[in-house]
Amino acid sequence: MPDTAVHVASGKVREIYELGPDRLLLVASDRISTFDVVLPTEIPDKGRVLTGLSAFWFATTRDVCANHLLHVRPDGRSTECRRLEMLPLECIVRGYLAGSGWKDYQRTGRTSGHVLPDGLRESDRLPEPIFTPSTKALEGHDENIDAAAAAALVGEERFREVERVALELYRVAAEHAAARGILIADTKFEFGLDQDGTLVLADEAFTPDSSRFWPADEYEPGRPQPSFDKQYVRDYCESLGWDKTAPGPELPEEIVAGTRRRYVEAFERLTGRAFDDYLANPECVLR
Ligand code: Q0Z
Repeated sequence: MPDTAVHVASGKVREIYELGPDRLLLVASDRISTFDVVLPTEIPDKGRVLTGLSAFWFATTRDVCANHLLHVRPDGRSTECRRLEMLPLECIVRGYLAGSGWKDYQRTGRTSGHVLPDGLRESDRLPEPIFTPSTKALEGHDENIDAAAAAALVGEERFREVERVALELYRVAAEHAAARGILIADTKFEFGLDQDGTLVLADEAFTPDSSRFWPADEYEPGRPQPSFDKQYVRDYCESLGWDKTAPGPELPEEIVAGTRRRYVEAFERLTGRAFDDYLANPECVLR
C-alpha cells in the first residue's frame, strides 16, 4: 500500500497518489464497471491483469513513444510513474466502427471530421485506422471533436505529432493482438509532456478498460461484438432486467470466476507469459 503517499485523484476503478514533486503512484483496484456503473462485487486480480498488460505495452512500444512508467511494484497492481503536464485531449484511435464512432457515423456519415465510406455496418473494420480525439469532460461523456478543435487545444504541431504517434501505437498493438486472437476495436490514450516538452505516453495503455477487446474467432460485423472481458457480466446484468442506474447488482461467483478467467486469458495471450509468473515477478513483462 502507498504508506505515506498523498491521494490526488480517483477514477472509477483506479487511484492516484503523489510520491514526490515529480512522481505518481497509480493503483488499479479489482473494481469493475459495466454500463458506466461500478458494481459492488470485485473481480480478483483484475487490477493486476490491467497493470501487467499496461506495463507490457509500455515496454513493447517504447521505441514508438516514450512513456511515464518507472517501476511496477511487487504487489503487481501499482506503478510508479513520472508526473507529466497532461494534454487536455482524450486520444482515441479506431480501427473498427463501434461505440460513439458508430453512433456518429449513423447520424452523419462521419466521425470527428473523418468522412467514411457509405454502407458501413456496425463493427466493420475501417479502411484504415482513424484518430478521433475527444474533450476530457469533467462530468458525463467525452465529446468527439474534429482536428481543428483538437489543434486549438494543444497547438497545430503538437496535434499532428499526437495523431501520428497514436496511429503508430495502435498499428503496432493491434497487429500483435490480432495475431493472438484479440481484435482491438479502438483504444484511448492520454499523453503528457515532460520538462523538456517531449511527448510521453501516460496513464494506461491497451488495457481492456481503455480499449474494446473483441474475440477474433467470434468477429461478425453487422452487430455489436461480444466483449472479450466483460461479456459474462453484461449478459448477467441484462438477464436481471437491471435499469443500469447505480447501485449495480452483486455478481454470483460463477460470473466472477468466468470473468476473472477471461482477464487472465487476455493477459496470457497478449504477453505470452503465465499470469502466475507475473504474480511472482511483475517486472517480467518489461523484458
Ligand atoms: C492521469 C487518472 C487514475 C484517476 C492524471 N503521469 C501522469 N502525470 C500527470 N497526471 C497523470 C499521469 Cl498518469 C494523470 N490521470 C487519469 C488515472 C485515476 C485519473 F489512475 N489523471
